[in-house]
Amino acid sequence: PQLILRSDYKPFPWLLPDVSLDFKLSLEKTRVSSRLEVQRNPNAVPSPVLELNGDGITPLEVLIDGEVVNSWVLEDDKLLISLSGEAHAVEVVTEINPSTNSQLMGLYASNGMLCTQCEAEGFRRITFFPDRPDVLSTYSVRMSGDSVQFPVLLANGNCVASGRHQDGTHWAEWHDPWPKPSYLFALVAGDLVARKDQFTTMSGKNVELAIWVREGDLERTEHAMESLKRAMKWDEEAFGREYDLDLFNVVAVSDFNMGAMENKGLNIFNTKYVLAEPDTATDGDYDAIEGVIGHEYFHNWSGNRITCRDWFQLSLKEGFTVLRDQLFSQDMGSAPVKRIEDVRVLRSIQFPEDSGPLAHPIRPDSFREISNFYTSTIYNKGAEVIRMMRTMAGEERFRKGTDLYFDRHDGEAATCEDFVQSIEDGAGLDLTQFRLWYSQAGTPKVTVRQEQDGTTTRLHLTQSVPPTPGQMDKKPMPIPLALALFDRQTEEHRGEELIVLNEAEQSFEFSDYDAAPIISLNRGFSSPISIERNVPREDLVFLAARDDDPFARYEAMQDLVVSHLVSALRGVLSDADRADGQEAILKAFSAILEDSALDDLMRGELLILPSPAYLSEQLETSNPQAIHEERERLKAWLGTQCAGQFEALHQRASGGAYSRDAAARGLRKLKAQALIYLAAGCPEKAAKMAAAQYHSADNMTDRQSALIALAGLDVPEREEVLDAFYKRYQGDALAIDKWFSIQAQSLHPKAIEHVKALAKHPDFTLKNPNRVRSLYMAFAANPHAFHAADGEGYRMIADCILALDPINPQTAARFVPPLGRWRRIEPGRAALMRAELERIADAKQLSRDTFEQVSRSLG
Ligand code: HT7
Ligand code: ZN
Repeated sequence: PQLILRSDYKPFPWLLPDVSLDFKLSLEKTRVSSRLEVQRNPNAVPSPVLELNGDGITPLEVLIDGEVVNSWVLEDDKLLISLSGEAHAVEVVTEINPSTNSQLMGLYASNGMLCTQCEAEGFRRITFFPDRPDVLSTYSVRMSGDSVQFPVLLANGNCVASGRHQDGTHWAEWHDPWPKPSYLFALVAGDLVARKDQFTTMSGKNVELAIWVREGDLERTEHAMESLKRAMKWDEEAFGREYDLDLFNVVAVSDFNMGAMENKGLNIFNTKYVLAEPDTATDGDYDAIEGVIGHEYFHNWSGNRITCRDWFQLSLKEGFTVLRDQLFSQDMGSAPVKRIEDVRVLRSIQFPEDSGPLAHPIRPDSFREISNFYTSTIYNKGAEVIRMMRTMAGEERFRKGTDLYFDRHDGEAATCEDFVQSIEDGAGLDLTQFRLWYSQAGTPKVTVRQEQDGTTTRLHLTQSVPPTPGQMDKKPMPIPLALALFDRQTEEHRGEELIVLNEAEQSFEFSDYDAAPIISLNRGFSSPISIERNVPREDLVFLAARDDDPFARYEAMQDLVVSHLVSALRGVLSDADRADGQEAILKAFSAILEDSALDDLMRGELLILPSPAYLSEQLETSNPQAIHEERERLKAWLGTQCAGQFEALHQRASGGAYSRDAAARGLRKLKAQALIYLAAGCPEKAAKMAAAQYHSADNMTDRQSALIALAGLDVPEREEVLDAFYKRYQGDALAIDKWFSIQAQSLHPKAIEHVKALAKHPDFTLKNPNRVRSLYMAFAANPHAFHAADGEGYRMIADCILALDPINPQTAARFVPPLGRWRRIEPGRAALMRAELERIADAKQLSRDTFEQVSRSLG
């Protein structure tokens, strides 16, 4: 497959101001007639040929200005039409079979309905088109189909006409007045019902809101609707953005490759991010729904009104929109807890990506298959990079920058550079050197040495950005660091400061400290970096108990545990050191358990141990089994030492009536943490408590946390509760996904055998991405089972990739990165992982998606 380069960008030689599409809908054979009004683009190198992308389709008929013509050729899926004049009407007819579209890109059938997914390059599977984000057109869509099978017909924009034919079919015409690229096109036809509501915008316009689902799911849409209204209001207040159509439709589908899609006026969602009621959705699910509803809605400005010039600029819309959804969720709930959760995702997914064979800058320079670049780097690191600009500018000036960006580029297909320039101009920042964050991959490492010279404290900082594929030498980047210095006597600090490290080595001085202060650094995680410094254990214990920045408090707790576990894993921990380390952690834990000023959501957060993925990042190469065992050993030790406290905590947290307020959610989180530690330390007791919690629960959060604890134990309650869960939720796809993933991710010694059996379960199918992920993604994230020493876990994931690739290559390719980590794993396992990658590479007819990921992973 061809390597596409960012530097090769050229504007399309033709403009397509207006597009009309006509769909004769049917599950097996949908006929698509398109009419493209084309004009020469005065800002492009002229071409006598109109080059239209296609994928797996053939033209049945081509017309130019109403005449059937033969002046076209089909070359490698591209339709090349010779055009002589300045402007023409080009018509093309195609036919597609949505029911055999298992890739779920383009127009496909899901559960008897028809829906589309066009980002990034799915539109070309529907009709021939310049399927690139910088060709903006207004779309008029007509569709007709069976009125019983497809009573609801939706597309982007507003419905302008509809009617019935005598043969039992009906039709609708939709018009979207906003010019958009083809990837934002959407169509849905099916038997759906809607929760309807209204929103009045800040300028007093009324917007009709509808969330469309299968009958029977309607009751589960209340939270999504409330989240949508909150998101609309928040975007007006926080970013001055108002909605711009009379209608906003959301449709939930059960077969979907990702979370959701921001099609103009017609968002399409994975049911997982729409449907919720306490009986079926956890607190985490509720939060995720609010976040994803917000994310897709915010794209209306950051993505739709201003879109991307080319796919190398993906982070322009995704990084910015993730930041916007993070800030929204921070404002809707607990800001510190949300920040910690976001950093945890970054560290356990993006940091490993950035240090592995698939590392790429947030604005990549090349790709073979764009679907492979919907990564944590583009999304999460992209958000962190923009967050740093916000930190350096301050909220008010940052808002001036984003206002300028929205004003300057409204209606355009823009670049990351356009965004940075707008922030620079609007916020009054010099971002010359900062632009390196867009071009350099890798997580910067900052080392810190603290020196006390009389009453002067000096911080000597160094930074280095590690080499990544294709980028051996890196330049220093600006790294904003929020910090506070705690006076040892008063135990207070004199206010938070922001320093910017922008050289390879730099020192910062702070005066009037009689003794070396305790330094709280990178507060709020002001930069997405890793820090290496030697902080005495007592200082970390102090910060974990006393830091006024909740993130820094969490960080001190993590550092305390990470440094202990890493020393143990490096084999440099004497028995005495181990005992001291454990005691320090225990002291910090007890302080957290007993701090009455802490809210329970934050307490629950502080009790979460660093993830195995983050721990393995601290080591050059690691033995995942050893990491797992050391981490479990510490968990068990804490579980035994604090057994009484955890039992009391569980007791305090049990019994209240279900509510979604922060206090009740905090209690549920504590119950989950208490069971996790007790299951490690006192398994029999934990099993009884978990089974009792399961049977008395009135909500999914409690049922799930009980099941997670039990699934890892070899106790009689395990089978009993797993069966009870299955029977209770049989037929409820989202709940049964949980049942699969809890078992696949369990700490049970026989997890591999369980996964093998689950793959043969009648409810398992490779055709549904949620189900595949619930079994195999969960398994790939299971450190002890996936990394079984004999390579069986690797073999299972490789088999899954090979079986899935012909069905859904995009989803198959997403299973490659766990195997691609081989260079960071001890040699025995690394060889087994590599061998599985080679086995995949040797397969015939590998998709472009999987081929690219496997070859980069081996390269
Ligand atoms: N912008 C959307 C991306 C997306 C996608 C990409 C590739 C294949 C399938 C997909 N479904 C959705 C989602 C978002 O970031 O909002
Ligand atoms: Zn997005």
